[in-house]
Amino acid sequence: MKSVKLFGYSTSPYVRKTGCFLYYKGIDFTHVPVNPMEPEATIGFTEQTQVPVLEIDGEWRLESSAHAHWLDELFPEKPLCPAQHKAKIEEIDKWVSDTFLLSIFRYSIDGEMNHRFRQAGWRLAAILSAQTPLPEQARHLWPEALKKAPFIQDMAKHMDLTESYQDMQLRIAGELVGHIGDGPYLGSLDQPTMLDFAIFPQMVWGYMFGLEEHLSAAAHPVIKAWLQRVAVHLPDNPTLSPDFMQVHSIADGLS
Ligand SMILES: N[C@@H](CCC(=O)N[C@@H](CS)C(=O)NCC(=O)O)C(=O)O
Repeated sequence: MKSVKLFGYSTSPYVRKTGCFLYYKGIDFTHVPVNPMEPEATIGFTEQTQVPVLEIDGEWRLESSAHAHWLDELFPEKPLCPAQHKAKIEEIDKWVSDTFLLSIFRYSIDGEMNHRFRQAGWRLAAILSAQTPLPEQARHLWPEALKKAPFIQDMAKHMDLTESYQDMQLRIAGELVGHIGDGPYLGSLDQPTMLDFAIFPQMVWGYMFGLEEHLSAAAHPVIKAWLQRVAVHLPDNPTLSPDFMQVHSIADGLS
């Protein structure tokens, strides 16, 4: 049996994405939590700081979308990118990476430092700290740290900051509905792929781990029905965040 390790913190959407690839394929793996303040302690062997890092039998690779293709090579069962749909999947995956996943960081770039942002920042720090304890002072300052993080600042270069936050959210929800199309899965495909598992954990994680009171994505009937279809392919908590920090279940959010 191959030894599979996923290094990363569960507050990263990219780490949750690779985690869902592994869960969907039913691959036995070890999640190694990475402390974002001391990444060298766990991923020092990569001589860089980006997560997720996927290691299989001693070989490691970066980039969550590349992980899907690598996993398909080594574990062909339940393909994340079935050959007959490769072109379509790659086209939509570009939207997932360049638009959907990027948008998660928009508020940290030019959103107001208000009560809600502070609460969210502190909650992120608490979830991180549950797996890799952070100093108390760092937890207090996490909302400020988020706004200053260099990798988040870099993302701003690839965003249209002239579009308002609300317009961006509405546009992306509309584009997602367009990509679900007639379903059942993204790209109107008849089986779930890397596209579904890149988006699903991001939509449910905030609700599951106490960052939002309601599963807001479920307010749209097409998105809710798609979430229900994808959920059956994953465990109850497919996010890598610890169960003891969980506030709501996916089932509750989708009931
Ligand atoms: N394109 C990469 C993006 C990964 C990424 O941006 N990871 C962030 C966490 S959300 C990170 O590791 N930031 C710290 C750093 O780059 O030093 C992927 O898909 O894996």
